[in-house]
Amino acid sequence: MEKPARCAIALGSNLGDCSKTLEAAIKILGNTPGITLERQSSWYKTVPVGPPQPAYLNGCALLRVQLTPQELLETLLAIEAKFGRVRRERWGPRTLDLDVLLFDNLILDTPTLELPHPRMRERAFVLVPLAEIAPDWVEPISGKAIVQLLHALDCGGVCRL
Ligand code: PH2
Ligand code: MG
Ligand code: MG
Repeated sequence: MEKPARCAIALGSNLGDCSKTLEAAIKILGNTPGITLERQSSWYKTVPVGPPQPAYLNGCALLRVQLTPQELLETLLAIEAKFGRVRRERWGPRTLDLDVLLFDNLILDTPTLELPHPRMRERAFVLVPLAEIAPDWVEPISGKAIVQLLHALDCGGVCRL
């Protein structure tokens, strides 16, 4: 078997019992064949970015995966669907959002998956939790470490629970 890939994901929720949903999603991820949960961040209450909607709970996790990026994406979408995720407006409210942020140092641009996540560099709700668990990971597009990227952002809307 090939060496597992190191992967960072973002978790978010702003509908229903958010902390229960996120904890349950973490548990499912850890029990999924081909995925080992290595680290998880604290949860953060965050000001919504996009259309007016409830505050989010956000966090990040580091995984080792014996899956291709596409297989990982499909696994995350299936977990979102389990929690009743319905896709309506872009950036609208959701019971559960699981996004692949980084997959080793892979740069990928396909119709279904872009790596690194194209908006992670400007989102404090992603970089604050990610910096807690992977501060030195170099984002391959910018060539900057997560902590460096974070220093350029206003983190006022991100509050650790
Ligand atoms: N996700 C979005 C849109 N806006 N805002 C916050 N605070 N947290 C999110 O996870 C989030 C968002 C689309 O993925
Ligand atoms: Mg998202
Ligand atoms: Mg998503």
